[in-house]
Amino acid sequence: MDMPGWNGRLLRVDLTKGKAVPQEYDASFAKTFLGGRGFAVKILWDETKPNVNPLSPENRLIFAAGPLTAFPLPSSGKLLVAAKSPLTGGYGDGNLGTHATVQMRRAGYDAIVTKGKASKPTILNVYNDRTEFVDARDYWGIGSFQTERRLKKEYGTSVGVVTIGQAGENLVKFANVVSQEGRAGGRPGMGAVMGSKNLKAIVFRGTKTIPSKNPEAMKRMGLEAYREVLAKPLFGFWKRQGTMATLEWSQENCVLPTQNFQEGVFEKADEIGGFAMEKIKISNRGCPHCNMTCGNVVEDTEKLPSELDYENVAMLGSNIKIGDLREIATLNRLADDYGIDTISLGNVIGFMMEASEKRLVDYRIEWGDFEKAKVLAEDIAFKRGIGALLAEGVRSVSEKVGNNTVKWAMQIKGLEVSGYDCHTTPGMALSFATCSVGAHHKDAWVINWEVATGRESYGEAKVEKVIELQRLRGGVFECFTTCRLPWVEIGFGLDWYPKFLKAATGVNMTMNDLFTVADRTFTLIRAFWVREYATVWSKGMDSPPARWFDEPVQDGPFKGTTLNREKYDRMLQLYYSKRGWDDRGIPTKKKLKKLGLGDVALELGRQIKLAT
Ligand code: PTT
Ligand code: SF4
Repeated sequence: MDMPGWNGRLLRVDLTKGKAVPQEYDASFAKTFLGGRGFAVKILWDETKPNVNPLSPENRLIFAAGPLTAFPLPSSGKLLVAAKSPLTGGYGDGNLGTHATVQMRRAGYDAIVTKGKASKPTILNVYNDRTEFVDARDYWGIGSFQTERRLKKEYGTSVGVVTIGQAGENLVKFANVVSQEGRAGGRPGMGAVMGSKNLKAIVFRGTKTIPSKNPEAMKRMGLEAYREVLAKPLFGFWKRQGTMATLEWSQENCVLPTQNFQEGVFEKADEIGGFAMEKIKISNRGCPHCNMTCGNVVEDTEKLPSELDYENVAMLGSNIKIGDLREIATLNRLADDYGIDTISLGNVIGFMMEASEKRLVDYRIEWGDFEKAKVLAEDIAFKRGIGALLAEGVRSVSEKVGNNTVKWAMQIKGLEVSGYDCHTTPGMALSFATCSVGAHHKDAWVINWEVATGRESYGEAKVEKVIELQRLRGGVFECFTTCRLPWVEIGFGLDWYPKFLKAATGVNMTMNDLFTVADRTFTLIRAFWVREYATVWSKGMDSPPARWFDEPVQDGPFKGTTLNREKYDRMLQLYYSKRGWDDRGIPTKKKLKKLGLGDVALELGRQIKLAT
């Protein structure tokens, strides 16, 4: 494909056969799906049969970039990793900052699509057009940090590496993929899918120039854009605290998940917030091509470095009532090394602490017990004892424990809720419930807007805001596969992105055109979910945990508050109609056709009756 910006090539990897073959794709695919998440869901829809076992060789594991990724533009060093999720049974993906994405693009590929299963632990080594499958038996069983260090020793420090830790090898359902000893992505078990393929790591090296339509304009705009980032008034504070500043904000606004989402305030919030973190911070780390690096490195209880973000601290801190930042940092470091998602980890440990307190399980662990939480993290990674049960995710655990615990198993569609309590924020609850991968804040972090404009409303403006954010965050940024934080956190202008696209590819797309790509991607993801759950699909799939409706918060100024189920249901119906979906939340034929997904309508229609 002669279209700059995109390399126009994927690498098709069959691990069963030990073969890797480049494949060209055409301009229409590029313009229709853009990159990253768009490419991933289209490939998954076309190539995985419904009901395929996510941990079988037939599942695809995709690493994808977009047309702006890896150019010298602000925060362009991100990589999307996607597969059918073993945790949720639906579409799964995650996003991590890594030199691997830069090296992959320089090697001449926009994505790597893997299938099959290697006969023994394997490392895929991609160096420009050369690919080799390396015996990794020596690496199996070691953590993600050591794996990357050893690979860099062997292949050179400039290589980009994505790897799994022991959790991915052991098929923990919420294992993720790790890079650079502290960047991790793929919450819904992308690490387990990698492990199921016996793929320990991928090493990328590339020396090619990524083609661009107008290299001069790219250079000039890149410089201007980096300068704009530096000049933003919020830049300095962001560099100091990064996402950690959210902790104080969540506490002030009573949405900090506390005691397994029973409360929205934590008595020790001051001890684990951004200012407390600054006192023990030793350095900043970040993703490639970023000049607002936000990885806060602190020393943990064992004097080892650990990189903290808000979600890690909320879920491994207040949610399980640990009020010591160094202890939280230790749990976080272990999670990164084992390759376990910190959000799900804090969620299943919180569930266990509550179940223990209520004497619903034989295992004993008290709120705030750091030593036992540490043991649990290890038991989960190695699937030992009670860890084997917890490694299945909180939905599965609650089904096994019974006793109506499903009401406070904090998950939606099988993915554990991330770090915001929603007793008082219906818009954020809707955002979690309709997110493309399960209960994640990544598509629509509407909560700050909601708190500022009136949290009590269940009205139309809120529904529209959720959709707008899903288009921008879940659509534009995930398809471009660049970091959204310059825009979200310091107000870097969105109007840059169509200009970047034009200079990189020569393609003119307005923000509205990009929204159409976002809607197409989002709707195809919804079709994927419906295809997988066809026989049991209902609007109940988009329902937040019962706790937020039935159990009022007991602490803070919102004492006594819950979500209102009837109002939530009306809000959800309004959301569906604005999306062009029927009252079960299934895209109509008309909507699918309008988005150019007529073939999807035909196939989905064979499994479930679609509204016209
Ligand atoms: C993301 C989720 C988040 S969202 C966090 S902290 W956050 C947790 N981070 C984890 C971690 O660390 N280690 C670990 N073992 N598990 C973790 N699970 C959690 O995963 C991350 C930043 C952050 S920090 C955020 S919001 C933004 N996310 C982006 C995104 O999703 N898309 C995008 N285009 N840009 C983004 N920029 C920001 O990146 P998932 P990272 Mg992450 C260590 O994985 O599955 O997407 O879930 O990638 O490189 O670490 O950067 O307060
Ligand atoms: Fe990575 Fe933070 Fe920079 Fe985004 S802002 S690219 S998450 S370092």
